[in-house]
Amino acid sequence: MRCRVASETGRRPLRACDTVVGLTPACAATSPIWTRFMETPSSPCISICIPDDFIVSGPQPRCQGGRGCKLTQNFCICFACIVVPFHARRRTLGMAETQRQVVVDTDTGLDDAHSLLYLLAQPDIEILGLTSIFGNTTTEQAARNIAAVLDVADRDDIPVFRGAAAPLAGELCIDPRWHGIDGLGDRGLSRGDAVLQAESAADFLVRIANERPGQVDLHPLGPLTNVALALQRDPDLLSKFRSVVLMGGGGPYPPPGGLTLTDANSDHDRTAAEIVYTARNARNVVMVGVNVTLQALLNEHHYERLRSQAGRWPQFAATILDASNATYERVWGRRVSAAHDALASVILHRPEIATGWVEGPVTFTPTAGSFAVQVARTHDDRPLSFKTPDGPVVKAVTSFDYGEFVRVLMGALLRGRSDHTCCPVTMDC
Ligand SMILES: [Ca+2]
Repeated sequence: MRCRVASETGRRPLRACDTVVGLTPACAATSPIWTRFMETPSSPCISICIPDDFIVSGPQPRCQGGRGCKLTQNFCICFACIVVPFHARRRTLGMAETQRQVVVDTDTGLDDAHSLLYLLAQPDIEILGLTSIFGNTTTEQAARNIAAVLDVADRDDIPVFRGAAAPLAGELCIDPRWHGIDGLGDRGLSRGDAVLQAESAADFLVRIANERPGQVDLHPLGPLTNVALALQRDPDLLSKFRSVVLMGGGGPYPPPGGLTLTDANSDHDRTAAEIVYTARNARNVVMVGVNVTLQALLNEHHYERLRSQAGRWPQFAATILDASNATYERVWGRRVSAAHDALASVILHRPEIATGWVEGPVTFTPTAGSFAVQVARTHDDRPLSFKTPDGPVVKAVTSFDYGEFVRVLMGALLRGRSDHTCCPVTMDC
């Protein structure tokens, strides 16, 4: 059984994207009784089942009558449509769910391209600027790839800023086996040029954070060189962003016998990673690491869905996924793709899909020629048995609602920007 949202009065059909929606497949299992309430007396009565990890704000709920009503914990459970004066919202990594102003720092490769399409599809997200960085490809090529995605979305008006061309320490190392020579799978999707602002990426990050303190979400999807350079100019930079949701790191320490995971974004510039993860913050930094992004898999079914949808937007998204699936087939032997950056972007936009996280300072460990960046807690949120550093804490996502993630991501990739960016609950996405 899957939780469903339905109109009780039939006055208007509820869309899957309505803000009250935060349902998970596990929801029905945890709350088999549907809670029925009105948000306001004038709104249609809706049905929703409330998972255990929802929190309740507002006045204490009161049962106001109706068949079979009883107060249990914080919820008024009824079998009739009544008014209940409370608001339920899910624990959302401490982030508010409102209109977002976002700055994206990206080494635009294949998964970055899907991320950007997702963000560009959202009517409640305003992208203030995009900063380019090396990683999946060179910084120059990343800027051209950003321009290609903006062209698909017809959003050439969004300013693009040139980022650092090399790491703070060590050599620039780009492996074209993952994203191709051009970063977009060598499928002819990139552009030959990009219009860049005169201001550098780091200067832009400092300026926007100080012009709009507490208002902007910073969303790094590549190596952290630009952010580290900006931190050298303003050590309180991270605290001035509303949130910093970044793709990178390896999450918390794994269970005994589990693999220590490393990520390419930290590896590309280890010095920058250490600067950013240890910088002062306002408990507003969220690590979406490879511990979860490796579970955010798209496959040939998703490719076929995109390919069968007419339009430049879904066809661009399909070609991106086809190129990515081909890469993973060479490496993993399966035509799937880890949507690393897209998971981070969906969590930025819809933080309620993150169903678990731990919080602690970050450790840095050289391991097998790579570099492990981990939050100093165990996977089940316990302290480690050895001394760990003091310092700013970072939230590391440990689990997410895969079904909801795929539904909203595919909705955006299929439809582009519209009022209906989610796949309907009933659609097989
Ligand atoms: Ca990336």
